[in-house]
Amino acid sequence: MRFSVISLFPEMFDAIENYGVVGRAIKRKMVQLIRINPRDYTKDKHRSVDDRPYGGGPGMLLMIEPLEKAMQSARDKELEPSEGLQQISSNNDESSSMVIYLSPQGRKLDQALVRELSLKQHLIIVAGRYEGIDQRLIDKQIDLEVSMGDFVLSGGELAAMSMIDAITRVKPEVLGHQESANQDSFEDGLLDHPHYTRPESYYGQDVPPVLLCGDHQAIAQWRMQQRLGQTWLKRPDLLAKKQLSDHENGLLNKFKSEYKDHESQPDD
Ligand code: 4GT
Repeated sequence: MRFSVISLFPEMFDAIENYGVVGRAIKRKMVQLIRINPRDYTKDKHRSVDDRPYGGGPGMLLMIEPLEKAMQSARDKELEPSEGLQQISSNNDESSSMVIYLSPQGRKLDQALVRELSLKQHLIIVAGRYEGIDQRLIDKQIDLEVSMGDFVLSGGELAAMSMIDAITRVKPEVLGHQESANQDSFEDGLLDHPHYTRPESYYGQDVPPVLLCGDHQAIAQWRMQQRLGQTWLKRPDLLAKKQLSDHENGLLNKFKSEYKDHESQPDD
């Protein structure tokens, strides 16, 4: 799979290229990261990449022409298959290329969309700066506008890196069996359960005894109950979307009743 990022600050992507899971996937040629700087497609002597907004107001926009040329160059690279890069065998529409613009106006990224995008052969990702890009460029050139959430960044690069990280780590060949992504929270619409490591007692707070008992089935059941309970407490919106089995309903109801018992008699 290939990511082509279009950014005025391509060096920022060193942050994912050289570290951790994504860095390793690039080194092993499971994914490829290509950086394209619109400034390289300017023709005036100042190499301008910004332009003033019609209608006035504060701030600038990315200039159309260098951005469009950068996007065209990303598309052209489609034609030259890269040496050694792992390809998805089915080269149908589902797995071909897609142009994404990152902005707060986009569709909110979630794990389901991450999974969908991970099937593409080539993602061209536009990271904006200033006040963003011309609406006609979005309408004509962008397949999908994506948002990381209801907050504003000064540039699209950090959003792009977050998205690339999330997509790369769900690819089956990338994460080892040990760290498999299928077990992650959100894959089934629930939050994660709490985790514990040494010491057994931390400032008087003990590790839940079930985790020390060695009964793997009891542990799995406790963890599922925690996932249901924590989702009920913190993200009722997620729970409302999820169909629970009788067993899961039982676990959640027990969590709720224990939670209420605990509520009505707070410790000292
Ligand atoms: C927020 C997000 C994003 C920005 C988000 C255009 C110029 C957009 C700056 C950019 N802010 N991008 N992708 N919530 N700012 O995803």
